[in-house]
Amino acid sequence: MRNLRSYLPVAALLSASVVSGACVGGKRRLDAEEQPPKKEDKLATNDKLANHDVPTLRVEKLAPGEKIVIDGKGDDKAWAMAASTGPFVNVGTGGSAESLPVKGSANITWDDDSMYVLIEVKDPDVVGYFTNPELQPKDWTVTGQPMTWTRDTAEIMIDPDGDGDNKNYYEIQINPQNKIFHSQFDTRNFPKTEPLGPFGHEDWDPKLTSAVVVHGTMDNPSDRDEGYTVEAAIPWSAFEKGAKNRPPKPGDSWRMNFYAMKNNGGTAWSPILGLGNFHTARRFGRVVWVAKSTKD
Ligand SMILES: [Ca+2]
Ligand SMILES: [Ca+2]
Ligand SMILES: [Ca+2]
Repeated sequence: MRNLRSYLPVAALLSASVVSGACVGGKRRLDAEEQPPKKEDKLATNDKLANHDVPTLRVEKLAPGEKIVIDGKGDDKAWAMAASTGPFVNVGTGGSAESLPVKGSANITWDDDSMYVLIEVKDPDVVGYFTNPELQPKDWTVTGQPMTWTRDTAEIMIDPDGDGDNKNYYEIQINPQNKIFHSQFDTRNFPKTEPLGPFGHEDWDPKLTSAVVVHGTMDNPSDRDEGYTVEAAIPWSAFEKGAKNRPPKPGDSWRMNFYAMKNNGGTAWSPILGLGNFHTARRFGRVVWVAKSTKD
């Protein structure tokens, strides 16, 4: 548990701002030799840094008639063919997550009804924790959702119009108990009321279907767990704000990120690199929805 401090968002911000700050500083020095940069130029430079080198995933549509059973098991034939993020990385540095307490990877595919997400979380001590708001008044929001990010959870962030500007984006967390936190934000982390929420528009309900299988023993730290598998179908109808096409048209690009979290820290598909917290949409990866390949 104490090791988590090394990759909590604040620590990530500090360590990674060194990386990005060096680049920005270098650019500034170059500018200064030519002419003093205008404020807008600095912003443009930061934007360029923020949006460059985010990962891109081409996500193939399911074959006609192909189905995914939402049972928390990734043994559906379709998953073997689905696009994969590969191993999640250190949120702050973009480097390997090998030494961190939670790791993960995600597969994704889609059809005309939904996007499908499979997140495999590796976690040697799987924590469920949430019982009910009466017993845990500080751990549930005012609208009755569990604050899953404070314990173990998988997280999906979605900015459907693809520009990564944090306008009208969505957050979904599914924990090892298959308890869900879902919300929609107008701009980054807004609206938000501390300390018990609501965090964003918690009344947004994606009407998703999900299942989770725990590989190990939940809420029992005396042994060593493998982790848990989250499988979800999120209908396109959920994304009323922001999406240009529902379902997307082949070639449409959305911005998304996937996280494996523990105690409000974690690992990610696309690293944030100190440019804010897990909500920073300009650091989300690009998901391009494409038609089923005919190359099989
Ligand atoms: Ca399944
Ligand atoms: Ca947007
Ligand atoms: Ca255990």
